[in-house]
Amino acid sequence: MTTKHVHAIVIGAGMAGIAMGVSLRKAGINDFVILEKGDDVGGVWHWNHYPGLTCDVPSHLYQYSFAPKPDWSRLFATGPEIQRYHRAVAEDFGLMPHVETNAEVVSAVYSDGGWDVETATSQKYRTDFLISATGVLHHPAIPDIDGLESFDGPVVHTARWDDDLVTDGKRIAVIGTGSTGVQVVSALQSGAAQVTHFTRTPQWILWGPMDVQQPKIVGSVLGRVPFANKLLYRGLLEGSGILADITTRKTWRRTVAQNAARVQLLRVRNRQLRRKLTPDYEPFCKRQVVSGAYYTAVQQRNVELVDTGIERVTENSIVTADGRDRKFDIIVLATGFQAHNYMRPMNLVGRDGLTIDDAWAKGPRGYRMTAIPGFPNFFTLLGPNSPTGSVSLQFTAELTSRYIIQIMKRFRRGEFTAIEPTQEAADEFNDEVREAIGPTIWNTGGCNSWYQNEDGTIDLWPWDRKTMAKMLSTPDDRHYHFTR
Ligand code: N01
Repeated sequence: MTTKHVHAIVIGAGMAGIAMGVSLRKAGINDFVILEKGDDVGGVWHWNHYPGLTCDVPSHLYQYSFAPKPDWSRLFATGPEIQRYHRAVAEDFGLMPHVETNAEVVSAVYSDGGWDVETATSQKYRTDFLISATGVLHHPAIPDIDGLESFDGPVVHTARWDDDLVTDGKRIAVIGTGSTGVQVVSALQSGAAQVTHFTRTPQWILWGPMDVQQPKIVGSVLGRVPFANKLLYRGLLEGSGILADITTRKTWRRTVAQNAARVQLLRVRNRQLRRKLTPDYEPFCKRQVVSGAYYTAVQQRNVELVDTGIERVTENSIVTADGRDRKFDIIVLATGFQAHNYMRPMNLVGRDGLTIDDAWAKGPRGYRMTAIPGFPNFFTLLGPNSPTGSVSLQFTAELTSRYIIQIMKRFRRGEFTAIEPTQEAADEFNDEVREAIGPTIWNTGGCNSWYQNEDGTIDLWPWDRKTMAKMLSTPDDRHYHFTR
């Protein structure tokens, strides 16, 4: 196969990859491809289609600033509607001719001012810039439970849901109590014969009006008055600052929000069940779960909450540590993701043979979420320390993509042939992160969560949106090595 030469490659056509593609097009850079492992754009919204999938961020905020959608059907949109939105944006902004689907990047090696990239189908590329938008919640975490592979019925991870799976009338085990487990239990309960929710660590659950429809009139007014639509988005963006405030600072606002989560538990009438559902850490320490339906679902007759550890799985049952054997037809793994893999297991090799595994031997680290020492002309969108727990991810992806575009424009003007952040700048950034993470609820709240790296450090953005905007407004030349 011949090698294709392009100016830029974006890896991943999810939310961040689409934002990058739109920024490239807006900058008049059309010599790029977006290589996508799946068979459609949309990222998590393409891969996830389990029953009950709803976004717990308000629809009018969970969208790109450059593509406001006035007519969301609900205040909190469902997964399929969000996926249709992403596809429509990719089409409307002319990205589809740039997207190559079923094109998993398996190798990217830097040499002589550019990257040699190869896909699983052996297609080779040579590019000046490599931009990784591979996402955080990408690789399903399959739990290591004795005998799981011996189960005769379907075992399905929520991020690889089988749409042909019949759940009505079945005895279903759901393992995992994060945002996904809570949504899937709430959705399956009404049709299933029995849902047994295995919970290792209970979660705090904030009530949210997840099912409320957006009146059609609202959509048509916002559609006809773009200014109002813009104002609503700006208002929600500003308002969402409360989340960064609650999570990063110990104030009365945090106390109020935490108590709101605690009060919700009173909706559970049975004391023993309430005790099982009560976490032993502070609200907002893990990624906060929002649901309007779970506490109702879990109190129904056909739902059992099991907080005794799973010992093993047999061909038709799950056996818990107390020796109880419960029979099931289906096992649902709502066990989350390997959140710190980022672009791995790709063979990513930077300058002087430095592999990403060596660079990240002590955990994923970078410079301001977007660049890594030793990896020239390589950038990440939603890379290490991205604000998955506090700031709009669309805002972050758009901001980062504009930052990268500034650098690419300078390259195109001939100011340099290669750019990479200095080790000192990256170290300084990581020291600042470590210090700022100290008082956050993710660090002080007494929980384990997917925010933590293996060494216990927290892979999040510890500041607010304005600090982020400042840090990514313009590249600071003192923080970069340039090859001229
Ligand atoms: O995954 P999780 P998720 N035996 O990692 C349990 C986003 N999201 O898919 O806490 C038994 O939160 C594990 O237990 P523990 C959102 O950012 C967004 O639910 O480790 N249990 C935990 O309960 C979210 O945070 C939306 O003790 C095992 C669960 O599995 C992120 O996705 C909707 C186990 C994993 O929870 C991930 O959520 C859905 C084992 N061996 C998701 N291994 C929106 O609405 C793991 N667990 C935007």
